[in-house]
Amino acid sequence: MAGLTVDRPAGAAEDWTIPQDWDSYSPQDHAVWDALFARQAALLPERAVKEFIDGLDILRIAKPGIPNFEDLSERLMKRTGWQVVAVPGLVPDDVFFEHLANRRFVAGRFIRRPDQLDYLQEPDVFHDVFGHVPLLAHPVFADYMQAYGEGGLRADGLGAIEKLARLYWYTVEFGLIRQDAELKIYGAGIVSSYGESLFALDDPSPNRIGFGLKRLMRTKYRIDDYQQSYFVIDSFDDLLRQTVEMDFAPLYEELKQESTIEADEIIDEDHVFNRGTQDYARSKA
Ligand code: HBI
Ligand code: FE
Repeated sequence: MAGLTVDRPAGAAEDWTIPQDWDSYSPQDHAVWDALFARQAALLPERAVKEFIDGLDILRIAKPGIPNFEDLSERLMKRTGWQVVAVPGLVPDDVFFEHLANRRFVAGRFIRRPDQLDYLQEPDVFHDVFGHVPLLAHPVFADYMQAYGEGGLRADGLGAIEKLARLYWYTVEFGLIRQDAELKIYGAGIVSSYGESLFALDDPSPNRIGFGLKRLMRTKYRIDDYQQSYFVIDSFDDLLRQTVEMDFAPLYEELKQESTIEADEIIDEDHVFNRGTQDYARSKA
């Protein structure tokens, strides 16, 4: 997120990576991970896309304690050629894209405090590793993430990062998918959140709308609370097909003529799965 990053800390390399320093986690740190893990593990088999659950298994993420990035990277590398590297927090957009384009996922090394199990502004190791890494074991999703990084590097030169970031937000972070005729979650922001794992599928408040690339790049999002709209893909193959090459220069040009869509808005062309009541969002306004 542009503007949210700090200066590169003295201990960080040129590419912003730092050692994970796994030995320095305290017993309390590992206990926080285990508590978060136990809560999500009870909730997700029914709710998350199958490939996410498979990824947890393939990468042995159920082992107690915060995963060691070297072990994770070794398993991931064999599967899909990805690695997990540690960073201090949010990194600048160009650094983020460069890592993804080279099949390196940047993860925060710190973990939230025991009194922050439900809400955190900055991505910590639980969000980044539990939320994002399992799907990187899936070949199609792994390619999608690399393509996103490559698309980001191009978008940077075209002044189009805001548009592309909306794609990331409504897929990688908060995406829903149709599987076996049911809606399931796959977005990392949802699967790593107890409250949103329930809300995104069960609550009558948010809209649930079929994925449309141009539609979604016009849509604002909120970073401070549950989403007001979720977008539903048919499959990871379909997502990758619709975003092939992430070469969106002509689309960015077209988007200049189009209005912005509010986070809770439904438009005529939408394929609406659920028209949300927006009661939740209204209750917080
Ligand atoms: N840095 N560590 C980290 N994690 C992110 O998810 C991240 C980032 N920097 C920029 C960014 N995301 C996004 O704003 C880009 O997709 C635009
Ligand atoms: Fe994330």
